[in-house]
Amino acid sequence: MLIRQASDIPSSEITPEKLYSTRREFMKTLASLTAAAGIALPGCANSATSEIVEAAGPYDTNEKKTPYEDITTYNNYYEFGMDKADPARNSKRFVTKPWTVKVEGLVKKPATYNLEDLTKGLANEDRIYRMRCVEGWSMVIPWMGFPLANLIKRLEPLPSAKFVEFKTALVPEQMPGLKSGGLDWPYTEGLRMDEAMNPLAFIAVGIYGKPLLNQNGAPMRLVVPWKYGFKGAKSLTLIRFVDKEPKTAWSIAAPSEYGFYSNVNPEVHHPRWRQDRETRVGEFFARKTLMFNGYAQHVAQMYAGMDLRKLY
Ligand SMILES: Nc1nc2c(c(=O)[nH]1)N[C@H]1C(S)=C(S)[C@@H](COP(=O)(O)O)O[C@H]1N2
Ligand SMILES: [Mo]
Repeated sequence: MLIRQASDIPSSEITPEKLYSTRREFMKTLASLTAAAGIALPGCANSATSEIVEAAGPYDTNEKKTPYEDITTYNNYYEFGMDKADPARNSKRFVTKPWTVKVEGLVKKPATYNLEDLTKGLANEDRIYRMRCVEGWSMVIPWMGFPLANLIKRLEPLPSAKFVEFKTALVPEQMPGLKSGGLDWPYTEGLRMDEAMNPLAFIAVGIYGKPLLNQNGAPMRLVVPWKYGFKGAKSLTLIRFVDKEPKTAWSIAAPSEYGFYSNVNPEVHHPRWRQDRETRVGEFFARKTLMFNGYAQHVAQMYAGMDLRKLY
């Protein structure tokens, strides 16, 4: 019946949001049906008692999701230009197939991997995360991908690895924004090893059940929801395990404005604007920004004893 319902909708009318909720609805109904029949659903621990609902996982928010149209047309991806509309407009010719990712440094399995080999068999998970840009806007994005920790475990870092450094694509012929300068390219980011292994740290390959568009960081990008958006390096090409805190593109560009940690902290204002309010893209009224973007219960313990005013 469900399948008939879905196929009754002409495909021209199926927006990604509709497809996405159809899939979620389907999972929910499947779960309740199998629960009623006492059938265990493969992959679902104790499906007889668990109900798959909208905020299914412990890390999902059940807040209203930002429309696909906004998520894919209001972007920061300076390699394609500095205006929010530039990435969607200027990234159409960016080639993301084939794609290789270099893994190097303090790790047992360094290599240049094809994307497919690197990510093969890593479960496709959904995560609905609040995302907070340092500029004061935010979105709620239903990502598709897998925890960064699962990839890191597969690569087997050495005990001496204390940080993970990420670099992203640099293809001047395909990136018209590079000409206007601004950052020290390629875009570089980093996480402390425990941050990278935190279950919230995510590698996204899709949004609303569809593969990532170039403007959102195709073919795969980092998502660190308790930190400002700029930690989420797009179109990853290098993962390096290191023993010292890596330099990051934004802290090189403006060390007094962007530190290494970049945790969302409403008490530490950006030198040029406040950080205690934010506006959801598509909404009018601002809302309060929460410590760690509302993820304190999952991440605060990693920073116990650290002065998060100094280590911004
Ligand atoms: N390579 C690269 N990654 C990047 C950026 C960028 O300019 N280049 N911008 C960052 C910033 S500031 C933000 S807020 C997020 C925006 O992600 P979105 O456009 O998918 O919402 O991407 C981050 N990742
Ligand atoms: Mo940002």
